[in-house]
Amino acid sequence: MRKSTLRRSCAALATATSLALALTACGGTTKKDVANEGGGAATAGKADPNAATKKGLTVGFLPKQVNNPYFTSADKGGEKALAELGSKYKEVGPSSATDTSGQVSYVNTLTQQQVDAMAVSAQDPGALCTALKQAMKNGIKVVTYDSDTTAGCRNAFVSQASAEDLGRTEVQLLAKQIGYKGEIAILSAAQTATNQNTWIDFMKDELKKPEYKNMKLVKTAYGNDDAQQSFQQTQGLLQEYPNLKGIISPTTVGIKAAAQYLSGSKYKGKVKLTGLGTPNDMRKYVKNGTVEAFELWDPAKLGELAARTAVALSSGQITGKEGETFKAGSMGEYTIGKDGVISLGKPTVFDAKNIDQFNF
Ligand code: RAM
Repeated sequence: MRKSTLRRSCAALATATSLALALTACGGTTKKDVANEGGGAATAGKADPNAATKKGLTVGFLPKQVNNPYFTSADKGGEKALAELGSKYKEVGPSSATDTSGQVSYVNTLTQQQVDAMAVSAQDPGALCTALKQAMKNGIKVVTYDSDTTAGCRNAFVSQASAEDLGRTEVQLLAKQIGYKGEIAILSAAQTATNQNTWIDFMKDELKKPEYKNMKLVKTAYGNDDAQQSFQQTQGLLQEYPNLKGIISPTTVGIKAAAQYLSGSKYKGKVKLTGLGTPNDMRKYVKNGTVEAFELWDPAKLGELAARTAVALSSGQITGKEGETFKAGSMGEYTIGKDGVISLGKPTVFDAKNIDQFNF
């Protein structure tokens, strides 16, 4: 049976019977599509860099959270690129960044709908793995973007910047602002978030260097990418640690809520805040002296690269193996790194001098 016929009959089976059962039945037949179960990226076959770019594909975007402006920008970038490439875009996803089981259901829905590829930002690295492997067994290409799962559970990860650079530079930014001295805290997103947890590990490692010997990380709080919870967590941090000198919030939702709290409090300008935010969210707080400098990449470019990677995988131009290269339209050529990671580039630091040059 040809794969396309097989896929169609699997889709029919999936609607006729329980999804899990149908996926297991269909999954077995295309098992060789998924290699390297535990180790590197899940790659199969040989890449043909000169293969024609397929048109008429459907790529499903599944962000951590649909009502988060960061993902709205990212996914719009994906939508635009897919339109340019002659393929179709769709977006599904939970409204809460802690709805892990919701994300799993959305992976299964996309699989059942037989999309050609999906781009997923994982709320939790482990929880999605089985569902993503089922998708791959059904011939669907899986790209993670923004927040990864583990390497064997997807074909490639489109990373916003090196995780190490991001973690270390956030500590460096804050250290300069507080004169390398005092208590600091982290306000993160969900406790399970792969991206934030990786950055936090690098922050902790950076803090071990001798230049930070007078700085102490007193707490990591979790605002779950929810504005109200992040605001309350910031308030709680200052109540618990009245001598706090600075906060790093590596989430666009967290840093905005923390800035909002600080700017209306006696701590404005005294307790320093940095992390990852969008220029449009943070402009007001840079101008009113609450925030000196923070950083981010362009989310729309991240979404665009995720879409272009999905299409390159579906077209057979890449398989996700280290060293393969592909052309990402006007973004230029990208090379796949270790474990199937494709890195967008360097983040930008925003401050009062340059913030007005950016609009996202
Ligand atoms: C939030 C999300 C996202 C992260 C950005 C920086 O919008 O947690 O995953 O990459 O912040």
